[in-house]
Amino acid sequence: MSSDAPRGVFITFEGGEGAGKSTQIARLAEALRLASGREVVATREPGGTKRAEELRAALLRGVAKPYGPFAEALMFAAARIDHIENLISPALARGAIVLCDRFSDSTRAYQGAAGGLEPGLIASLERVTLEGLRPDLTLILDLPPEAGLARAQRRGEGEPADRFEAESMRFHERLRAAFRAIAEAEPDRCRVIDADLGPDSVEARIRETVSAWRPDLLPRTGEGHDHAA
Ligand code: T5A
Repeated sequence: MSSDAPRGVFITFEGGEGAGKSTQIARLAEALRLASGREVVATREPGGTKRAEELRAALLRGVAKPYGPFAEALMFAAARIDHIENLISPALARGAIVLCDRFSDSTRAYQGAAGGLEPGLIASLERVTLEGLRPDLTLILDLPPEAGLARAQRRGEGEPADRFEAESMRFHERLRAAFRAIAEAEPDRCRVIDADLGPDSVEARIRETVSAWRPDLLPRTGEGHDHAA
C-alpha cells in the first residue's frame, strides 16, 4: 500500500431487506466511540452525501428500474463514487472508523445475483468505482427474507413498499443465497451474523465478532441478553 493509504477502519453491513443493519450500526457506533475513543462515522448506501442522497431518492422510487439492472448498477456506482470521494476516503484518511450500511456487496447481490448482471460486468464496475477501496470487515446480517420483509413492512406501516421491497420472494431468496456465497468466497473479510434474533442478541453477536477481530477497538465484555418484553 502507498504511504497515503487510508489509516482508518472500514466496516460494512450487508444483508436483505429489514435485516436490522441501521439498528445495529447505531449500537456498534456508540460502543466503538466509548471503547476506542476514536472518531466513528456512520453512513449508508445509496447515500451519505448530498448528491448521493438525491440519487438514493430516485433509485428507491424506481426511476431507473425501466432501464434494467445495468442502468441501476451504474446509478448505484455514481452514488458510490461521490460517497467514497467526499465522505468515506476523507474519513479514513483522518483515521476514523467508518461504519457503512450497504456497500459494493449489495450491487453484487441485488443487481448481480438477483438482478441477473454477469459477475464479470459487476467486477469491472467495482474496479473503476472502488479504485482499490475494500472493506476491512463486512458483517452480513442473515435471516429468512419473510422475517426481514415483515419487519420492514411493520416499520413503514401505511407506506407502499419501495423499489426493492416490492420484488418477488424468489428475488429475496436469491439475495440471501448471494450474500452467503460472498461470505463463503471471502472468509477473511466477511462474517455471517444470525439476525433472526432479538436486537440485543444480534448486538451481542456483533460485539463478539468485532472484539475477536480487533480487540484493540472493542475489548471483550460479558454476554448481552434481550430484555424481557
Ligand atoms: N441497493 C443498495 C441495491 O440494490 N444496490 C446497491 O448497490 C445498494 C447500495 C436501499 C435499497 O437499495 C438496494 C438495497 C435496498 O433495497 P434501504 O431503505 O436503505 O434501501 O433498505 P435497507 O438497507 O434494506 O434498509 P432497511 O431500513 O429496510 O433495513 P435495515 O437497516 O437492515 O433494518 P432496520 O435496522 O432499519 O430495521 C428494520 C425494522 O426492524 C426493526 C427496527 O426497529 C425497524 O422497525 N428491527 C428488529 N425487529 C426485531 N428484531 C430485530 N433484531 C430487529 N432489528 C431491527
